[in-house]
Amino acid sequence: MLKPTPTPTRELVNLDGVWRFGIDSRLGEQPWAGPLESPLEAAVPASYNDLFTDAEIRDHVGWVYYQREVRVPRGWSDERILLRFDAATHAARVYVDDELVGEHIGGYTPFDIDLTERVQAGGAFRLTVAVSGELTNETIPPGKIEVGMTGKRTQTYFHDFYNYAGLARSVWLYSVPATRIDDVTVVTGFEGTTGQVEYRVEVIGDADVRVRLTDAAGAVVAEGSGAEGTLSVADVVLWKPGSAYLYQLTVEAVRGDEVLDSYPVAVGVRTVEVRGHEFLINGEPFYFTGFGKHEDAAVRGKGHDDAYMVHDFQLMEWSGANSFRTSHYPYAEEVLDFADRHGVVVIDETAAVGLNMGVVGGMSGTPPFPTFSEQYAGAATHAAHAQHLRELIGRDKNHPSVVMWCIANEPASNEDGAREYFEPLVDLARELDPTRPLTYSLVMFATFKNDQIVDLFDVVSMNRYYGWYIATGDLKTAEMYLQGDIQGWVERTGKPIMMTEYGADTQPGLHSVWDQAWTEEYQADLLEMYHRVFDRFPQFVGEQVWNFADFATSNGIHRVDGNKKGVFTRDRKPKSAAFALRRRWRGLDGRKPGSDA
Ligand code: BDP
Repeated sequence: MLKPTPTPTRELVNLDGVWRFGIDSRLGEQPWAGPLESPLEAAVPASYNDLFTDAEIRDHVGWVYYQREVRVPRGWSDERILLRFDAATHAARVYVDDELVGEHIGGYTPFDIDLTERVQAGGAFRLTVAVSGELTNETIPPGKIEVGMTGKRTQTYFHDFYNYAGLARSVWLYSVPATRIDDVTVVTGFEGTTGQVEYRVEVIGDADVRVRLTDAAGAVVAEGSGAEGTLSVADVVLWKPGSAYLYQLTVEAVRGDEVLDSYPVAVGVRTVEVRGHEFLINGEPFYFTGFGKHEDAAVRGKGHDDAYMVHDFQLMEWSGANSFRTSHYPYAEEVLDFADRHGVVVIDETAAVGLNMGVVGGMSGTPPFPTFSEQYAGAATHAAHAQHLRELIGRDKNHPSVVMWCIANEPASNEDGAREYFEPLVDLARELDPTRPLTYSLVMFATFKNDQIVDLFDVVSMNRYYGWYIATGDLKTAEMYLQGDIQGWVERTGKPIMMTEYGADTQPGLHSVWDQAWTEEYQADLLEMYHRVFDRFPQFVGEQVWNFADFATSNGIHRVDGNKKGVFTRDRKPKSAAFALRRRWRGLDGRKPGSDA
């Protein structure tokens, strides 16, 4: 799915700003049929939950309404007119004036609605969007809605981060020509000093395709024609971690000399491969350093914010991180574009978090009923998961920064039914993208003895909390657990292994001379212990600390003002561990992880 981009043949109007806002319980029937009768206004992009002082809005379970007037540029009379939501979390119904014009389910992938037949160039219309943050056993991620003693509907879910909802990413009105480029897929490779850019273009309407590859200075380095082909790039400059280089593929739909549509795709020439126990980028072993992150900040919730994005990448670079995982959902496309431009490696994760009834059983991991059953993750969940995977790969397939898909976070891969659930999804992902390795993040109680799906995947990604949830405050015991655990996976799989989560909640400013949980010293010591163990295994290909920054969680007795496993606070101040990571990841300790130097 092509991101709306202004080109010589496409125009774009950004609809971000302050919209009228109300929750369904306070609005009349069919609130879209006129101006919203609500005194409230909400910022877009932002999750709505933390904008207001009213707890009923924050915890609202149901539909909320956003509304604004939209003017269509008058030059668009011969164009198709599309509306794009970069995300509506988790479901949306879109109304133009009094009419329902489209719906979408899935909170972290974009969708378009064609308004050409309903709006007029030079005219205006009332745009109303109903958004629901509800999670059920038919959604990804899953959740459960219960009605309590007071009659209030409450949402529970099986992940710890707060279930922010609303229009957290940009909204656009854009024009495209009737005959147009509908999709572009790029796959790159190289041999010696010659790069290859394989492309495939889908066109709507009757047109020929012409492509042109330009280098970073704008010089044409290759040209081609036809809907598919391979371009050769002499003296190719590769896209490398830490050293991004982007070409631009300009795709044109043409009839004779007339250019009907034009669309640019940023192309980084690089390869990704798993060979034996190595993860190779451009044929060279790559060792991931970095974090699991969240889209999370005060007030805006999961609202995309360019300032936070720039600053987060700065802090990652400062700490020596070369990568991150989009835990636990696809991030805004701006983030991937930024990673492409700055040579940061991304593990792109779906929103399938919480497919695990075992977490309800606490540390025993005993599920109250089977995870993979109609009661929880059944046929409807599976269909939603598959659709989400299609939308994710459709959106992100051309990003050089994305080197691996993570299909789920901590699913109950130890339970019966896991294989039947995951095998078709793995097949689907490989069909949609045969080029990138696949992984899933392994929950603690999915062990090398009882996991049922690891052979379907390319990389073993472990989430482990020895020294925190297990052997709390006892790093000696934790080290023995960790050593045995990794050893077990090495012997079982022979695949590359990485740690996609490890860490400790830490209250900034809390210090102790003892091994005391929650102190800054304990967080740093725990990470150091893990690193000592990782360095003993040549099969180890990476470490991503949980988490980059503290983040908001749902109400619960296990968290005080959110999850505090951040190496940075929620407002991005470093805890002591940040300096220790910087020393290790930048090689200031004398040795960079994953290198022989
Ligand atoms: C893991 C989850 C992650 C949590 C983390 C924690 O993958 O989302 O935030 O535990 O407990 O199980 O801090």
